[in-house]
Amino acid sequence: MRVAVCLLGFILPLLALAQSNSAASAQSNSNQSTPTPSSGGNSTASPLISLVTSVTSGVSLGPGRSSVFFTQTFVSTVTLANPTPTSNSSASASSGGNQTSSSTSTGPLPTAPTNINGGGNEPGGAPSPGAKSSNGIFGPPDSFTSWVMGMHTPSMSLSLPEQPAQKKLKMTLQVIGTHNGTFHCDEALAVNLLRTTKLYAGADLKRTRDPALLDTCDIVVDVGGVYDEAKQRFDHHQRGFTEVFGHGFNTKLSSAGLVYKHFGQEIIAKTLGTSLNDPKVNVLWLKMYKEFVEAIDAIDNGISQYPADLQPKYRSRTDVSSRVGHLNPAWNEPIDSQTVDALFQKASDLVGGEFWSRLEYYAKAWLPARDLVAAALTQRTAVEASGKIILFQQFAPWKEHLFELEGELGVTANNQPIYVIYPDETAGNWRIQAVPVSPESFESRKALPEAWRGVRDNELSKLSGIDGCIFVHASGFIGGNATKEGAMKMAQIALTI
Ligand SMILES: *[C@@H]1O[C@H](CO)[C@@H](O)[C@H](O)[C@H]1NC(C)=O
Ligand SMILES: *[C@@H]1O[C@H](CO)[C@@H](O)[C@H](O)[C@H]1NC(C)=O
Ligand SMILES: *[C@@H]1O[C@H](CO)[C@@H](O)[C@H](O)[C@H]1NC(C)=O
Ligand SMILES: *[C@@H]1O[C@H](CO)[C@@H](O)[C@H](O)[C@H]1NC(C)=O
Ligand SMILES: *[C@@H]1O[C@H](CO)[C@@H](O)[C@H](O)[C@H]1NC(C)=O
Ligand SMILES: CC(=O)N[C@H]1CO[C@H](CO)[C@@H](O)[C@@H]1O
Repeated sequence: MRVAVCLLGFILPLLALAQSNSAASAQSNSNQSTPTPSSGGNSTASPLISLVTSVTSGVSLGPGRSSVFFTQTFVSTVTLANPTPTSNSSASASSGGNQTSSSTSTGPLPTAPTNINGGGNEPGGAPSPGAKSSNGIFGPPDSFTSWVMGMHTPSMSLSLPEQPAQKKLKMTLQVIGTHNGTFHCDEALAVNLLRTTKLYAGADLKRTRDPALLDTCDIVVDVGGVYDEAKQRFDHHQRGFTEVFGHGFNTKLSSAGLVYKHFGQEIIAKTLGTSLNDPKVNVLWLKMYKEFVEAIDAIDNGISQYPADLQPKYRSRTDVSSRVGHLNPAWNEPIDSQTVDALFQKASDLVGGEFWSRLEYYAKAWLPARDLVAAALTQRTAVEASGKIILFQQFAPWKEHLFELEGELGVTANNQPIYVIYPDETAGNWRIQAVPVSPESFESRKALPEAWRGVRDNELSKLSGIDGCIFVHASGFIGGNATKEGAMKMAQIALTI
């Protein structure tokens, strides 16, 4: 932006400073005086923001057009406060405050565009003293002074502090290596999980079997014949590899299990927004291995789920390992590395997406239910002295948790709960359910009395001597009453029959 002003009768004291006839100079000085904000050297510890504004003024004196020009440059520098200053030596702006400095230089004024004829004796240019033109624009009379002022668009620059060499290294992209060609569920999951770790967040991927290329990778999974955490090499194909997850899991690991074993707790803690030593991290780490990762390890290592001589009654080929396998190109489809790498990415997203959604379920639904069951189990004698009845004030999936928690808390056989009471929120009444002998079993520890089974409502109430009975299932594993008290009463009587 340029502003040109003509001031009549305005005499600048600076006129005596210099004289020049170069009003028509074609040179722009818009950036020649921009200072370097980080000119203090490499010791600047804080981000620095500089705002540079230059004001150029020019004065022409007629007749003869003696001119003088001067440029005033204002530099405002703001150093952002740095919480951990690493150096003192920034000479001017280390206090976290603001600072203004300015400098002055003289030089020729930029010429106005030639298509603006300000009059005067020379082509184009700002109005010069005594100028007259055919379209009626007049310059100031020769006996007066013209003052032209130009203000340059403020320029702003940001200089960041020099990063220490170590930090720079960390910011370079890490590279994960795995084999090319046909891909499998295990390395597809391994790569997805690694990319959520602190170390390999957003890492690049190199798919190759070339040992020289693999050597350049920061971490290698599912290829290379080495398992060595210190070297970040996670293959499971080599002779003598026998690593298992442990904690009661004895399936030979694949690259998925290996990566999960070493990075799983970090990944889960980060997802939960908690620390590594939060007990929930360990519970979910084991749970996700049991429910998701172990099958991928077993399938990749060719470990059958059933004894080999057992003939399945039907095929089930839609598990995640099968679906990942199905993403590979068919024999008559292109197998160039670009195509297959893109399909691998799709596979990695697929199995990763399922992993994360399952983890979210276990973290947000399964784990809170476990807390409810633990509370109800430990407080059961307050509900009923024998400890054989568990009361849930709200329904939660309890069966699997109950068996795990009984094991953890060392509940002995004669202290085991027999019946569970909980509200049936959709029906607006209460349920009594017999605890099965194992989570998947249809057999109960003690089913509801034989005489009550398959009987409903009033008839059941008469039979049991308890008002408000609704039903007892024909197999005796579940029954209902309109109220909590009614359900409790049913449980208490059933225990004595
Ligand atoms: C000044 O700016 C012009 C364009 O704005 C650019 O072409 C020129 O290279 C710059 N000169 C310097 C010294 O930065
Ligand atoms: C900083 O600059 C000084 C001299 O200007 C140089 O000796 C030193 O190596 C530089 N340090 C870094 C980290 O660039
Ligand atoms: C910073 O400056 C203070 C006072 O000038 C000095 O005591 C201190 O040692 C300096 N710190 C560093 C890291 O140079
Ligand atoms: C910095 O600027 C603020 C407001 O612009 C002013 O209040 C403050 O006194 C300035 N600090 C210094 C150190 O000049
Ligand atoms: C795998 O990559 C190597 C080079 O790293 C190449 O020679 C080979 O043909 C590739 N194999 C497949 C199946 O794409
Ligand atoms: C024993 C008992 O409290 N039974 C209840 C079952 O539900 C009906 C209907 O609310 C109640 O009237 C009974 O008291």
